[in-house]
Amino acid sequence: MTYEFILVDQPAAGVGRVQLNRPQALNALSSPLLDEVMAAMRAFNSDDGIGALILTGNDKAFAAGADIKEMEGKTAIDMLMTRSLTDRLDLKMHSKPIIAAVSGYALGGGCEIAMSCDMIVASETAVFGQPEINLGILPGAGGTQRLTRSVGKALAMEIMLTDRRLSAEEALRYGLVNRVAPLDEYMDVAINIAQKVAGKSQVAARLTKEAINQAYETSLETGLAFERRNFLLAFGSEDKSEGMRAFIEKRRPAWRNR
Ligand code: DAK
Repeated sequence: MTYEFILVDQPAAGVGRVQLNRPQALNALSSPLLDEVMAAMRAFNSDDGIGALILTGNDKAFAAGADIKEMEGKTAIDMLMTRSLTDRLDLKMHSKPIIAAVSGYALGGGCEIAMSCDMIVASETAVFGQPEINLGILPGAGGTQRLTRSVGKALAMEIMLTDRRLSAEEALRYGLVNRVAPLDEYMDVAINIAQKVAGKSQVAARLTKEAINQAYETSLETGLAFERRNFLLAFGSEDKSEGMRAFIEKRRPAWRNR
C-alpha cells in the first residue's frame, strides 16, 4: 500500500513504525493523514510478525494538533457526524503495545495521540501542550482526562487554561513520558524499548496491556478481578508452558504467541 502523508517501515525485527509525514504543516492531523495512520496501524496490528509499534513524527514536530484549516469552517453537527480524531485514531483498540517517539511539538490532538499510546519516548526538544483554549475550544480527544490523570489537576488546569507548555524534562518529572533522550538518540531509545516488547510473548503482552488499561477504567476491586482473569488466561497459553520450561532449562524461550 502506498501512502501520501505517512511513512511506514520496520526499523527492527518485530517492530512496525508509522511516521507522520506532513512536515510543511508540522504534521497537522488532517482527515486523510489520520485515515492513513489508522490503516497502517491496523495492518501492523494484524501482522503476526509484529510485536510492538512506534508512532512518530519528525524532529520539529510530532504533530501540532488537529488541522485547524480543516476545522475552521466546520459546525458542531459537522464534527458530530464526521468521524472524529478519536474515532479515527482509537489507539486503545490496538492490542499491540504502541510507543510514541516524540520530538518537537506535540500540541493539542498531537499531545492527545501521544498520550493514547502506551509509552512515550521524548527527545530533549519535545514540547507538550494543549493550546485549544487559544482557539476558543477545549481538548476533545482525551486531553482533559488523560493529561489530568498523568500530571494531576493543578498542573492540568494550568496547561489547559493558560496554554502552559511542558518541556521534555518537565514531562518526565510529571510522569507524562517514560524517557527523554538527545535528539539524535530518542528514536534508538524508542526502537530499543519496542524491540524488548516485541521479544516477549504477544499473548502475555496483550493481556498485560489490557489489564494496565483497566486501571484507568474501573475501581481497584474490579481492576484486580480483571487482572486475575487475564492472569488465569495466561496460564492457559502455550507461551506460559514455554516460558516456565525455558527458565528451568536455562534457555531463551521460543514464543509461539499462542
Ligand atoms: N493545523 C493546521 N496547520 C498548522 C497547524 C495546525 N494545527 N499547526 C501548524 N500549521 C501550519 C501553519 O499554518 C504553517 O503553515 P503555512 O502558513 O506555512 O501554510 C505551518 O504549519 C508552519 O507553522 P508556523 O509557521 O506557525 O510555525 P512556527 O514554528 O512559527 O509555530 C507552532 C509552530 C506549533 C507554535 C504553531 O504553528 C502553532 O501554534 N500551531 C497550532 C497549534 C495548535 O493550536 N494546536 C491545537 C489545534 S486544535 C476532536 C478532537 C480533538 C481535536 C479536534 C477534534 N473531535 C473529537 C472532533 C483537536 C484539536 C486540536 O488539536
